[in-house]
Amino acid sequence: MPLTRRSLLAACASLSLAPPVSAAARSARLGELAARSGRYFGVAVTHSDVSDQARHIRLFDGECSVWVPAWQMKWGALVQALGDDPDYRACDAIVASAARRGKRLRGHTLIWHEHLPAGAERLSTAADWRRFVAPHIAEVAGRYRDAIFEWDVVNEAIEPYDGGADFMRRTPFYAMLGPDYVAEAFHLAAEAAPSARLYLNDDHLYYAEDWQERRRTGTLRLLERLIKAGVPIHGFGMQCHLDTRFRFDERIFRRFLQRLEDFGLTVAVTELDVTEAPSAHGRSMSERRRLAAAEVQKVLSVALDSSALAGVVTWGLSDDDSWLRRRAADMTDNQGLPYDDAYRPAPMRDALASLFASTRTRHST
Ligand code: 9MR
Repeated sequence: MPLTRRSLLAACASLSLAPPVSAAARSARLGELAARSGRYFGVAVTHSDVSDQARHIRLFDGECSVWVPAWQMKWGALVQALGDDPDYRACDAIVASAARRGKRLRGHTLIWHEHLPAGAERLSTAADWRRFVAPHIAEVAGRYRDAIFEWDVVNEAIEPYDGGADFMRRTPFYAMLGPDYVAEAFHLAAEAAPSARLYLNDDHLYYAEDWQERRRTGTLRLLERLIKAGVPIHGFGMQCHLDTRFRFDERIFRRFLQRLEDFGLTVAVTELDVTEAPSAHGRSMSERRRLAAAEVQKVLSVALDSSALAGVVTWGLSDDDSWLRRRAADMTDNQGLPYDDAYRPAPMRDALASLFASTRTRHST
């Protein structure tokens, strides 16, 4: 059998090897490599990551074309308790740093059931929506209308195990308006930020497990309803918190991506990282890092085949700062990001470089 790019990549993935990376790709910046196929490479940042004095500002600046505030734009980060005035200082600092360095910003996120202002978990009526939620969306999207090119308008709306026939997560937002809260949020965002591209964002949609199949079904149903109703939605964000414990079936993931493409949506990988520590089983650190890179390779090589894919964002740069480390007692040395604890490139960075350098499909908007 002749050695094609696809057969080489498939062989690497099946042997859990990171793919080969050329010296040219290794020395180029990820943002520049991604741009070759019309995509962006971004990273989640905090205001302290991107201040002029930040220790690793050159890396955050050099590698990325896009930044995403990891938590500063969430409702509960802006407003401590319902009724308080919002505090925009941290967000404004990120926006100003991005402008100085020519970074584009993804906004994350206008509506999420976590990280809420104290008291918001009790909101439950349409009047509550009009009094608290609608002004929040209009104000934040409006304030940053010229700074944010893409918004995750609604985050994590799907939860089949909440028991609803619509597979939607039961949240205060759902209590206030029922399933229509999603459409309402998009209309409000479109009005306040007319040139931003508006995304629905969610996770656990890539693996073959049944529970993920139910999430794919719920997601596609919701998207279909929104699109049929003429809601201004442009994209779907796949978080891609990958996990080496789950089974990947390329055909299932390809079919899902095709459905998104058929809806006419842009797709982005919005929160990439890998959970590997719980299945590390005494392996060496370098082998663990290679396995994490191979997981990224496996899933992203399929995603990058889709011309709908606009970009890839990793949820942090270095393992040292990863939320995964704080997730569970067996996660404290997880190896799931492109840079290791000392901000040295890990095999996952090579995997991303090689994927961006070798992709054959272009994204065009
Ligand atoms: O990584 C984020 C962490 O720093 C915040 O404390 C937390 C709460 O705001 O949110 C984390 O990011 C989440 C993202 O917003 C949505 N998908 C899951 C991410 C990890 O929890």
